[in-house]
Order: sequence, then structure tokens, then C-alpha cells
Amino acid sequence: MINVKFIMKASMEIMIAVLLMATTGHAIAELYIEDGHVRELIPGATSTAAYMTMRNTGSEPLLLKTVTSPAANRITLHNTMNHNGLLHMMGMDTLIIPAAGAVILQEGAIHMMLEAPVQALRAGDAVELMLHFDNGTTQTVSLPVRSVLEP
Ligand SMILES: [Cu+2]
Repeated sequence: MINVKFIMKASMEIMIAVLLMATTGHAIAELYIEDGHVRELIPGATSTAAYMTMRNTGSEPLLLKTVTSPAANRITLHNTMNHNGLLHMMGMDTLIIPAAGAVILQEGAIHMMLEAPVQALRAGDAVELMLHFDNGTTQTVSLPVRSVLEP
């Protein structure tokens, strides 16, 4: 009897550990990046932008806090505002990707600004972006650099 109880307790603990691991693994798999690309750096320019669709298939909203990259010294989240026909870029503290929803980062709207790139960023290059979320997880994506002549 004592042995059976011990085995049951031990298997319960293993089950809990497996569940915790599954939960942690799931949090990373909730975010999918589609149509991601970085605009080629125009000669003489000191910054360029990254565009993508960020899709959250999870049941909790994801809060993107910061973005880092070995390719640029500073990456900021920007939104583009239209004030009487004049376009302004505004910094954003966080980007919320709603549960079972998506945020589209595109030209003239929300985008990531890659400031002070450490390399030329030519079409055909790849840029790694580390997306740091409020829940402590980080997801790394590799985006192709696209020519400014491509749509
Ligand atoms: Cu910008």
C-alpha cells in the first residue's frame, strides 16, 4: 500500500512538471511573423524600417516591450500620424498584439525603426530581430532586406 501511494504521488509531480513545461513552450509558439522584411538602407540614410504582420494565436494579449538586433544600435516602435496632411512619427512604449488577433506593421502606419545600423543592410541580407515581451519571453525572427524598389 505504501509503495503504491508513493508511486502515485511521484507520478503526480511528474505530471505537474510536464504541464508547466508545456505551458512555457506554448507561450513562444503563440506568435507568428508573416510577410516580414526590412527596407534596404538608402545610402547616406541613418535609419530604416522593419515591416511585418504579427499574429497572436493565443488567448492572452502579447505586449511587445523592446526590440533589439545585432544589426542596429537602437530599435524603436513608431506609429505614423497624419496632422493636416503632414506625416509625423510618434514613439510607442508598447505594442499590444491582441489575443487571437494581429497587428500589421506597414509603411505609413506602425513600424519598427532601425536606428544607427551597424552594417549597410543591402537587399538580400538578413536581419535578426529579438522581440522582448512583457511576459519575459523573447522571440527571435530573421527578416530579409528588400530593395526600396520592391512594393
Ligand atoms: Cu519611424
